[in-house]
Amino acid sequence: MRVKKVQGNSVKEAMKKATAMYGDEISLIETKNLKGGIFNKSKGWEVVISLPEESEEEIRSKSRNSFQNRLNSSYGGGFDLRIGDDPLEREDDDFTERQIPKVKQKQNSRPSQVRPKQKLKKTENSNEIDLTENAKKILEITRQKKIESGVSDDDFEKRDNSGFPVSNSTRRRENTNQTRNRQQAEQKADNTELNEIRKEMSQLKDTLKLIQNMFWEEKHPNTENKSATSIPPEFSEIYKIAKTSGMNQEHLDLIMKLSIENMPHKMKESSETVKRYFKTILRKMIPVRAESLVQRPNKKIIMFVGSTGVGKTTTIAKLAARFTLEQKISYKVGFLVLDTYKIGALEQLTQYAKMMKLQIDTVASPSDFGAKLENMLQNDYIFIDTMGSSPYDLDKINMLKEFLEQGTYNHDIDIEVTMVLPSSLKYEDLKAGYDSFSALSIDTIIFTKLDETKGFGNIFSLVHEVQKPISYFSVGQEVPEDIIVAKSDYLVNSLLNGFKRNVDGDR
Ligand SMILES: Nc1nc2c(ncn2[C@@H]2O[C@H](COP(=O)(O)OP(=O)(O)OP(=O)(O)O)[C@@H](O)[C@H]2O)c(=O)[nH]1
Ligand SMILES: [Mg+2]
Repeated sequence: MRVKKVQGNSVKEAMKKATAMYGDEISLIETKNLKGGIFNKSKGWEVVISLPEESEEEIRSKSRNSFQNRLNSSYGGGFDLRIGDDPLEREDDDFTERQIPKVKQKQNSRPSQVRPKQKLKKTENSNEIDLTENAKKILEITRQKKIESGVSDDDFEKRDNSGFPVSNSTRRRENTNQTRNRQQAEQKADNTELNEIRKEMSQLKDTLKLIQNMFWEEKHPNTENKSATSIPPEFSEIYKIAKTSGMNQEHLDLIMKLSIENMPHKMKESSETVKRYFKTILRKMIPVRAESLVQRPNKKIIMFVGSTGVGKTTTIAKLAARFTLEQKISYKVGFLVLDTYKIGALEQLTQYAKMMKLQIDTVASPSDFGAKLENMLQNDYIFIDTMGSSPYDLDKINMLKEFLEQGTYNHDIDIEVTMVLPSSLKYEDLKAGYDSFSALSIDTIIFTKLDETKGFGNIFSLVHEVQKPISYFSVGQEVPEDIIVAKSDYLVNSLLNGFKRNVDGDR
């Protein structure tokens, strides 16, 4: 394989030059951006191409031989053309008419180089062969053929490697091959150029993001921590997303620091890889609890606590449907309602119990709680609905505590406490709510109203701070479908890419 280098202002231009210099059958091997100078600006492109298998000398020789063979077959052989008949040296395509007189001229001036090897057929009137005359005849015949076959001048003047016109079918085949080769080479060149452009665009995008985010920082002068301005451009997009997600600033700074310090160098190259790494870190920082179904004859008792209107009763109804209707085993679920203070509170759950044919009971005082629970132990799951209370209403929270203490009186089944929190609250409010209810020894958290939320950084920060696992996400008002088992991936995706209710496999 012969390899050549050709330069131009663009890859396309260099390829055009190369095609002009070496023909259509060249193949592109590689392209190189010729950079240099103070700003390392591009000074053009260099293409490395391979020539067809035949060397230049072979092409020349083939050309000579073919020309010679034709002469020999036409005139009985005996010609040896060696000088001045090289088609690669000619300026234009008009080979037939220019070469033949040239042969004669050379024959005259340098007889040793163009010499008859054997006796030539003689013309009727002359002992010497008149090449000029014969060439004219050949030309005449070919012109005649051209007229007969209706081939255009341009078409007709095309020559094979030896410089002679080629047949229509051969020409078409060659044309197709050449066109294909040229298209492939151009395609390859275009792809390489496109990839380079894409890479540069991506770098530009990152820089642009940095500039945008710097403006964004300017608009938020209250930001105490100025670490954002010192972050590399590739991190600026992720920083902005995380910050606007409602994530606690301390958490954000810590994650950014960890990411910048520990991220493998290769991954820092683009905002996409930074985002992937950041996602992995976030995922690892979110504690979730996988759903484990109860193994009969074991039981599970769960008390749902939280502020007024956060979605406790609705979530209980959704979970009851999940365990009774959606599992391989149809579990038995019972409701025990502590929520007797609010008018109509019992009605809401009674409706669901009727629909699903579930046991339901109420309890008003902590002293009755143990006995009521014992009465429900034929169920696999017992869900305890509680009255909603303000996080600042400590009396109500203390009352719940009393219930819990009395609840285990006659059996040894633990009562799991699940705190229901709406994801629409900002981090500080979530934290305050959690702190108030933490006297109840919370085991897991269910976040509701994800469908009404934009940021999700608040959820991340809370669970990261309190280190309690999330068990479910409630993603709408519909019972039973709007509940999904908590997965860290789901939360991270919502945080970075926005909320999507339907994620396959999460239910
Ligand atoms: N958009 C949306 N609304 C929800 C979601 N979960 C519950 N809700 C709605 O929130 C409102 C309150 O829900 P409840 O289940 O009654 O809340 P609660 O915590 O039991 O309220 P109290 O018993 O008064 O403390 C209802 O209108 C529900 O339909 C959710 O995930 N998304
Ligand atoms: Mg309720």
